[in-house]
Amino acid sequence: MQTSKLPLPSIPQIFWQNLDRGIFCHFGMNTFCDQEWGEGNDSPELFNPTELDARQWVKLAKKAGFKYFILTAKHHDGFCLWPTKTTDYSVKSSPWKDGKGDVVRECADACREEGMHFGVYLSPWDRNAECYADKEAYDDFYCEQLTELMTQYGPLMEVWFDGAGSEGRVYDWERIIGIVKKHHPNAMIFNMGQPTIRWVGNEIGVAPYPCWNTENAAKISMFSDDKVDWLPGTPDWLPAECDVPIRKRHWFWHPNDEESLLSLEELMDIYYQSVGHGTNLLLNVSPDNRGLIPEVDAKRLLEFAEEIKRRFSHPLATTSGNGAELELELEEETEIDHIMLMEDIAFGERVRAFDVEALVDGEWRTLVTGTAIGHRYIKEIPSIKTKQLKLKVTEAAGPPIIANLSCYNAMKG
Ligand code: FUL
Repeated sequence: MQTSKLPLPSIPQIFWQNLDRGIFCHFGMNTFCDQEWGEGNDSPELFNPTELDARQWVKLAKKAGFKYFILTAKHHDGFCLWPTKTTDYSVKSSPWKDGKGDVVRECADACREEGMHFGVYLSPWDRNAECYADKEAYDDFYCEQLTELMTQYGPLMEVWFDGAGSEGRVYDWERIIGIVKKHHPNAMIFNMGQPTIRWVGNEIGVAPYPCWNTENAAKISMFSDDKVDWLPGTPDWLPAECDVPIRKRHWFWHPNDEESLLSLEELMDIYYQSVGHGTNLLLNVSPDNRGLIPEVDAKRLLEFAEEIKRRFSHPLATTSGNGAELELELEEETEIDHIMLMEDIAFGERVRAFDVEALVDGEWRTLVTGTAIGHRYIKEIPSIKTKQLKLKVTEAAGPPIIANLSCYNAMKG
């Protein structure tokens, strides 16, 4: 392929990809009903968090090194976490703060104060809205909800459109995307209409390897066998996001559910297979019925952050450069057990095949053979002692531009 024909990311896409990790926050009526998919008929009286503190959520996310935060403003049950004008099925009809509260506002404000990028999830599927059966009426209703969210809560980094429950349903995506673009031209649009980022195809936080950044590499939705039907104008560069809950298969909080909390080891596995495969990780942490992220989840999240830092904040050596070969010198013969690579994706995903070799006992030995590098590639290798490494790009769609070649002794102590 000629370099001139390579798909390239937009500047907002590069910015988003550099964030690497976001927190997903599922909170709503389900939190109070011990369920994942409410049918839209649970009484607003049930929504009554006694200690809701969005600052606790966002501060925790920040402390754990996550760079963006996405809140479920409305899940499939249709209950709105902001006092929308479109329906009474919202916080306005709940006892929380005598119906005067606004969870979206509290979360948006906390994000702004903490320097965290904010995003919203607005489920297209709505099991409460009476007008849902009437396509045109619901499109109007949904667009009005979206406009409220787009205009009242400051800058947004991402808008999450969830396909679940909407199989076979056609929404007015032209209009919906138009609203997002009008108010937040730089926001990432998740997986529907005219997306700028795509779903990775599962909810276990695993990207395949290679996970190319281009649209033609996008996987079909796991809820249907059909090919995803995006609007013309969907960019050719379409990086993936891996969404996964910190409690196995549970997006919302449930009582007595601590056993489903992922272990640190499982989280690290997810990290290698999401961020380490060049995608963004969107890890869900859910506040409980007090409106606080439970201590056990908070503790696990911080352990996860610490472990990432412990393994990857001190490269033994690091370099960057252009061309098919790049050498990396260590100060002295040292044990290494991880390689990290990054392409400068502003110039596209040029590398199509590569080896990393190390000088071991006077001979060059291949440590890793790979295909994609893309935004980021992290690989654990059997520990070896070396003083010199070499990246050899064996196939490329243009002169390689390597932003980072680093090695680590991440498993030590
Ligand atoms: C799915 C939904 O059905 C789940 O409840 C959750 O919101 C997840 C992120 O997406 O499609």
